[in-house]
Amino acid sequence: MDQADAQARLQALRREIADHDYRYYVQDAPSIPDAEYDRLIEELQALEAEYPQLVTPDSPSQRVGGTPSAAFTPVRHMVPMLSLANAFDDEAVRDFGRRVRELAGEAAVDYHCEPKFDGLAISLLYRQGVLVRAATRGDGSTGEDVTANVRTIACVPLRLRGDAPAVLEVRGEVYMPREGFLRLNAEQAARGDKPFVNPRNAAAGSLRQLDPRITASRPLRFYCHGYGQVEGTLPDRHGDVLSALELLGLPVCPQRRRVADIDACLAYYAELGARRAELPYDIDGVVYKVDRLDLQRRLGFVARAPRWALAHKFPAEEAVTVLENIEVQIGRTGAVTPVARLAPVFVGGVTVTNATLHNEDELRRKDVRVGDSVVVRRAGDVIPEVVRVVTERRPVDARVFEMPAQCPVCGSDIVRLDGEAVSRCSGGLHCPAQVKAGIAHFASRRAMDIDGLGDKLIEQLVDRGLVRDVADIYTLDAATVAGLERMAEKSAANLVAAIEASKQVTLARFVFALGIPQVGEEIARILADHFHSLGAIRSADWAALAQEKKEIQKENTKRRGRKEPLAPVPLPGIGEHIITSLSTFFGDGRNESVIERLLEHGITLETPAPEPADSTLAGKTFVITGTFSRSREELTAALQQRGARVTGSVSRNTDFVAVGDNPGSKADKAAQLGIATLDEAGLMAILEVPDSR
Ligand code: D41
Repeated sequence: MDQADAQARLQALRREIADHDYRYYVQDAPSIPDAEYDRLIEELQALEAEYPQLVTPDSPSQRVGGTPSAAFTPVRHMVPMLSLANAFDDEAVRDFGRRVRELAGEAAVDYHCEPKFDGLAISLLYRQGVLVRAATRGDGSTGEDVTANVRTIACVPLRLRGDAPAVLEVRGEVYMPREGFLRLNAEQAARGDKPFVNPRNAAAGSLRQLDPRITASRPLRFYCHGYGQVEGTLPDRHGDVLSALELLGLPVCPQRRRVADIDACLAYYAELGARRAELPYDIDGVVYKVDRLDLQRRLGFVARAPRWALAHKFPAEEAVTVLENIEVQIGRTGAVTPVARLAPVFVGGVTVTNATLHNEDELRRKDVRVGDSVVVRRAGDVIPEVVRVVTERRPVDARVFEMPAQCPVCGSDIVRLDGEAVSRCSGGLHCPAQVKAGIAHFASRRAMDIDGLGDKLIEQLVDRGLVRDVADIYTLDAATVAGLERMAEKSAANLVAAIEASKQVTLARFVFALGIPQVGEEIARILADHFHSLGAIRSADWAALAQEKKEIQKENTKRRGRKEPLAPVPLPGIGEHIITSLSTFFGDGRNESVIERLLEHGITLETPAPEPADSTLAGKTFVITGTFSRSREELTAALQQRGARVTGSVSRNTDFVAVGDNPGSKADKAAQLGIATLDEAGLMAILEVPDSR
């Protein structure tokens, strides 16, 4: 590259960086991830180092941050708010350690380690212990007055405790805990407002509200990590200063720690990195600071960053890549999910080639087009998602995606019901994609747990017509399975054994495995605990149940007004939508016949005895024979709730045999063995004995 090329590139870089700065600092709407921005800065710095004669006073390298928004009064910081030098690997951290030892002229230097909050830097000014001003960092010298807004943050003290210095400028970070962020976004969505991209943006947007009442409604928090101007005395170590600030009533992060050397800094980094997901707030790295303040003074600063501090960043979990295509995936309930096919990109430790676009509305909201450069995020082990488009990089021929009108797998119409975000393939069980997804769900670990029945195998089984529904799984034999591609005899035998083993299953898992829309693991468990048997679930009167719930809820609304104790609502957590879904599912003859066939193949449902509601019948064994006005399942459940055991056959260990109309041989056996029998009235009397506890 010659000087003219370098000049042109520098100009382009400065423009791009200035654009991003503006979006990031002024509009609070970053258009590229920090890691990508950092790369631009690095390129700029490297090029300027090579061509120092090309450095201009307006270069982003010559200043920190952007211009304050005109709507807030500018505030000059008494002591400038410096920036932090960044390190992205261990080597850079060790270099820092070496430099510090050399410049400080010390053999050993201890450090203070703290999380690097992903929030918004602010400065609080306390005079005589009273909060008089709060300002954003701005460009480091001049920020914006946000006092009215900061006053609304509950954890910021309006008056300090104890003996406060006459003047104290406190520096720290305003942030939004993840939980509050999720709640805020749910509220935004419910109101039809735009959700925030991440907690950092939500915190920035909340703090830069002209109406402090809006700020007050946002779940903001503050931690302090330093100080500016001080008139008064403070301890002589950074860690002790923070402890002193804590005593003054200021929130200080509990994860901070003093360590003896750079190795211990790196260990802290690894430890906090591993615990990152458990923390209630987002952090993007850790910060190391020379602990002794006299050494800090000796080290001083270069440009606008102190030589005694270093931010060690975590690897980026967002990256930019090109979206090459958008395809749709059909789920087991027919839900159509648009999926982005991406140019491979390394994010959060893995190479990502697909990312979800969630649904049509999300895709429209983000205005994602084929050919766009997009920001991809991968958080922990969740499915990667497309966060946003880098609009400045949109090619002229970027193509708008149209939701297909027909299912690409079965050709049935794709329909979207009013008020629903998802579009669905209307093909139902005719759609091989839905059938395959349903079988995969049925076999999955948390459902029937059929080890070895993976997607590839399901694909073959369905395509060859060997399996059309989940009941067909139980018709497979080793010879058939061994005939499939990539199936050794041994794995075929293993699969058949796993299928056989899956026949013993709890009622909750089985209900979950059925893949009833809206019925996840938790709901399946509530249903199993309430009904105790598949028979009771299949024959439940869903309409009556919904009606009953509604009446009790109405009654409870009245009682709440009168401040009276509330009546227990049956099936808590199971709302109208779920009940409708259950009613539709069990009302469909095709589902009923699949369940029948599953039972014929020998599926045996275990119903672990629920925790007895009381123990009046503890240790007593009952057998029920004949018909009663209440169903067998209901009676069993009622007996179990009082601690009784209910078995299927009469023996010497049986305490009572309940004999209804048209009893079978069990009544004769009871008479033979001299076991007490109960008629319906007698059984009801036993069940109504009040709990003596
Ligand atoms: O948690 C943070 N984001 C954080 C930011 C921190 N823990 N310490 C910091 N220390 C400084 C110095 C060393 C310059 C006083 C910082 C920042 N600065 C900082 N925040 C935003 C720009 C600079």
